[in-house]
Amino acid sequence: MKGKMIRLTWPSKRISLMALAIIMLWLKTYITYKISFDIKIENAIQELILFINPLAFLMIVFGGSLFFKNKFKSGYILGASCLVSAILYGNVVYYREFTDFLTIPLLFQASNMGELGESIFHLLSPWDILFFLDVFVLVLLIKWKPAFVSATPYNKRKQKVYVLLVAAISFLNLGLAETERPQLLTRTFDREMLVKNIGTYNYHIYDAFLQSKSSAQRALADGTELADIENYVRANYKQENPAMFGAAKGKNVIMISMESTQNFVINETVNGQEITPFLNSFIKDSYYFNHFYHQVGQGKTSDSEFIVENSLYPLSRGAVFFTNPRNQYRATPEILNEAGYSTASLHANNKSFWNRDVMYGSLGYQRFYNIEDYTVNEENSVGWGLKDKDFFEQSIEHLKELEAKGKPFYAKFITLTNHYPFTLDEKDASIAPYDSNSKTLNQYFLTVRYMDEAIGHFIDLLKKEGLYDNSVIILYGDHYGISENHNAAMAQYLNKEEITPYDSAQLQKVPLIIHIPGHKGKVMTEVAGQVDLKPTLLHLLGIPTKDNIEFGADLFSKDRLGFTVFRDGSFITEDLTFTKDTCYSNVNGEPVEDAAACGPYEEKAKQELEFSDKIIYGDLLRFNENVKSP
Ligand code: GP9
Ligand code: MN
Repeated sequence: MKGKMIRLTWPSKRISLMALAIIMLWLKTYITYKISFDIKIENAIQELILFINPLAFLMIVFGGSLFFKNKFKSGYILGASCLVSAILYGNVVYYREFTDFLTIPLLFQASNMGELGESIFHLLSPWDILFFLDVFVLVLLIKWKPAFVSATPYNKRKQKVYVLLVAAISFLNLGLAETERPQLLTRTFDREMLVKNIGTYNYHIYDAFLQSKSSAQRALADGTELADIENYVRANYKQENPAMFGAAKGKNVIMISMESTQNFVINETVNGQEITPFLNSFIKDSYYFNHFYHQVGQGKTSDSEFIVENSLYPLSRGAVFFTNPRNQYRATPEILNEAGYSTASLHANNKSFWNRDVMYGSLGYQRFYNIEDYTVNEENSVGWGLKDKDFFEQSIEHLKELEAKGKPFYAKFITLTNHYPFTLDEKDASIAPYDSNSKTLNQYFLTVRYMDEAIGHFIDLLKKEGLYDNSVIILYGDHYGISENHNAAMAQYLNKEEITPYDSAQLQKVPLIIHIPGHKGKVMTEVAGQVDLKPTLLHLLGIPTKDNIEFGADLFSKDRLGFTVFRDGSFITEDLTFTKDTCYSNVNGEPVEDAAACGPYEEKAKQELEFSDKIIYGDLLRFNENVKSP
């Protein structure tokens, strides 16, 4: 077999263009895995899987050239090489910001692209040209060494051997992957795990398969799937706390989504200066949840909005705001409209960003104050747009408009200045940047501080307008701001030797602050997530949620289960953290002795994510009698 292979790959005593293209791309992919992606390898078998996983795919793609006459062969090989390299490079750029891989739904989010300009620019480097080095080599060879192109074509027998070889490599890859990670394709929400085991290219093919499957799901759904889900939700319902039910009845609700705000900045300093002086004082007379986790997937801010308003999980691929904006939902704004509230979202960005203009209709928002409702000019913008201080100042007029309707209002504010790449005008910076090898982390503290001041100023304005004492104010971080690409700098800041997967999971904590007029401040340490916000808020307003189909539980309930699932299947309980296939103890952050400790929760985590996916892909809430057509 070995001898044959050698004769095949070097048919005319020198390496063929096809074999060269395969080998260069294969090695390039492996080097990219090691340099550009942070794929955790635990043993030699996993390293072997990682090494061989691009090969079968590349052999299939480039094997296509065997069917071409010499005239077209080089064109095909060059074209395929460009395309595959571009896919790899696209993933590299996306990974730099999101520590994640591309999915097909992301490619359909074209309306987001325009805004991303500055962010994308920060993610590119002139050295990236090296990602296409092999393509240049091919071009030069085709031009200067045409002998490479005219290698003797494979006869039938050689073609058969080639096909067998591809099959053998594929089976070896899949077999090894199956032993390392059983049920890989059926039970995995973690893309890193997929790429690690089947390779980045096969992962894209699998993603395309998932795409076609999910598109068909709505048409095939008939509502029978809902019964299981309803039973599950009912069985897990947590009794409301009578002392808190209706505690804020009839009050306005002011909710602020704090862009990229992680919990590690709260009550902390940088260069000896407080990062969030306002929030630190505000939590003293609010309920402050310091074990509250974001649960977003690829839809980032929009996913956090989706979770908070629906108490459902976002999707594992793409953003629900783009994939299923016309579903039937039973979201907080719709429920509050019925309870006599006016509802509005305020965010000074294009209304179509994240497809909000369409999705907000399905969530029930009566009004979306978007960029057209604000005065935005060069003077008052930075980075992604209107500075937070100006945003809040100008928003007061809109709040007055809502107030004038003579009903309580539910107003959601989405801040923007603390967004990657965390740019800020010098005159707006109150503290000095941090000093580490990550410009992103260094700058982050400045924009967090700016946002903190902006919110403080807003609260003053609310007091001045007489709105403060009549409103519940909820602040939450939408998702992480510092991705795992800045682990070295994070470790330096946190005084740790390294950031382990356990630390990364714990860093997904975002602040949740609930201020209720007349209530004293209290630090709440129970493990919670964004899905819990909807039932918590509705109960505070005195609205029952027993019949809703949702996965969160009232944070004030006495019998709640400390348990929170991330979108990739990781989860946190009061004692354990499960991530990257390892069960850690929350006491010391070390893997637990008893490997089965996380087992029961693992099932629950998967179950909830699967149920939530079914609801969204099948648009199942249209079959629920409590969900009315908008
Ligand atoms: C855009 C803002 C930022 O309108 O919400 O979105 P993000 O990039 O954080 O998802
Ligand atoms: Mn965001």
